[in-house]
Amino acid sequence: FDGDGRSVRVIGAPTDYGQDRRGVDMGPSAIRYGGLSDGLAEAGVATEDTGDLLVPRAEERDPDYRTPSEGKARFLRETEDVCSRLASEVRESLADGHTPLVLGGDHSIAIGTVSGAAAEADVGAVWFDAHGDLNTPTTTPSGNVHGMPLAALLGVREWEDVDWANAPRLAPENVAIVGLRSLDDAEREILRDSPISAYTMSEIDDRSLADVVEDALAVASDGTEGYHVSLDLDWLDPTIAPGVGTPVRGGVDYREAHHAMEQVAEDGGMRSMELVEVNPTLDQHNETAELAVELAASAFGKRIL
Ligand code: 6HN
Ligand code: MN
Ligand code: MN
Ligand code: MN
Repeated sequence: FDGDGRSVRVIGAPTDYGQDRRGVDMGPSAIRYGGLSDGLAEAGVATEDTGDLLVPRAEERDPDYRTPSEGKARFLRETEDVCSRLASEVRESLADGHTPLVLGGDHSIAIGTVSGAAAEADVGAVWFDAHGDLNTPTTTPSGNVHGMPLAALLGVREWEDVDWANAPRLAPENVAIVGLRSLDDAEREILRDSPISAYTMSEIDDRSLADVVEDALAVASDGTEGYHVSLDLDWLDPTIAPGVGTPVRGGVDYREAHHAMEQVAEDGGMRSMELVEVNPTLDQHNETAELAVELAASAFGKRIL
């Protein structure tokens, strides 16, 4: 397998606006130090790295933001600014024939990545995450935008009064969340009456991850021109990925995660990818960043034989 002649463009989005444990803004560096360019070379893809978007330091900004419905969304203005620049970069990469690989930063950057990926095509999304990321500024328990990107991209309720997030980028029928084990009540409610495909860890235990991922890829591909893969490192069990801000026990293990990414490579429908929530200040010897690299290499087609 030779990476299918793909050319990958790496874009760093070093934000930590979206949550309250500082340090996730160092994710792009940690992932590069973790061997990203070698990993992608082993996958057989050509790579160019455009460096990092400029992200103003959180200390210089006022986090308070209230939506018209009095919802809270910390650093929403800053997040909006980064995401709109990121969306342009992603859109341009695709137009130039490259597959964008975005390095976060916290998960709020998905709003930018997917907006760019969906700008000129109908796309689905596979969301590998312990969490649903389906809160809105009025349902959020934390005010943290990293818990809201999927709702923003789907145009869920209260996001409607935030202008920039108003246009839905994803159709719920083409969204699959894989690895769920932590949901807030409001997120559960959204999932209850939505056509989103939500696969919990419990279902993965029952059916195997391979089986669930096969369904998830079919959901994201159905009637679309391909899909975005959003990989939140807290998808994995914290014993193998300790460097994340919101770890939840009972996640996916090392071998099954690789196999899932190998299924993505084999399927061939991935149009864009992002690696988010790597926080080197919470990590041990950069192992979470290194794991992110290995998983990306598998998703882009690295094989043993
Ligand atoms: N992530 N549901 C919680 C919240 O604050 O909304 C946690 C979200 C975590 C989000 O890991 O990308
Ligand atoms: Mn080029
Ligand atoms: Mn998560
Ligand atoms: Mn997430």
